[in-house]
Amino acid sequence: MGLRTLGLVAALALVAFAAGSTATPRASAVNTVLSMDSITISPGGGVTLDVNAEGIPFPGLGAWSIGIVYDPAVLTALSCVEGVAPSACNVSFSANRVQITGASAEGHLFDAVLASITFACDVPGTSDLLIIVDDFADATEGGPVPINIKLENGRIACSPPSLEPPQQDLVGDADCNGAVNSRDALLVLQFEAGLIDSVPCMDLADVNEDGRIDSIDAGLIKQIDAGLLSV
Ligand SMILES: [Ca+2]
Ligand SMILES: [Ca+2]
Repeated sequence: MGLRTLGLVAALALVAFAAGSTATPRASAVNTVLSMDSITISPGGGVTLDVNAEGIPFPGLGAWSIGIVYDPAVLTALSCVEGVAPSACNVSFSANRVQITGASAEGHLFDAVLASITFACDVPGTSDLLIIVDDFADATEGGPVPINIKLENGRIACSPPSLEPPQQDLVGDADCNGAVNSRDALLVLQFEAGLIDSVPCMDLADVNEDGRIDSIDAGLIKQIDAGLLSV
């Protein structure tokens, strides 16, 4: 899309917005989305997720009452910070529900973070974060009109970090990078010369296992690297 086209789209959007602002308030079909993210964390860990409202049409969000329902067998709702003021957020609303309530005379337009909720993962498992909308109305004076919304629920998966296969110890791999090559030999020589105090994998550097890390090991490492020696 060219710059000129972009400008035209922007101008049309402005016209549409201006027209909307003078029209009789009514329930809007604008794509307003209420969402939470999905994330995977380790059991015992915690995460803070926002409750986001996006694409709020004119005259803006005026009254909202929203619950976030989770599985208390998996998660604990630790705390909640209110987003757009003035609002309230209660993590103890019930055993499995955080409640967010707010009201704004001037209305919140476009995008708003309604609350930021911190959950702790108690045990391995998965909990949906279901958004329950009791009320989500615009700021029409004297008669708030429900705003049409699309819900995108979140989810927290409490999974242990995937266990990486234990790395096989490579004799001669002085820097522990998973390969035996001339760099390992160099480290061994630098260690022997006293230029460095240690190498990352001291035990692997002692190729001939004589209790010393020296030029003999460096020579063996070079032979391993060259394919002359296998250990
Ligand atoms: Ca190495
Ligand atoms: Ca040695």
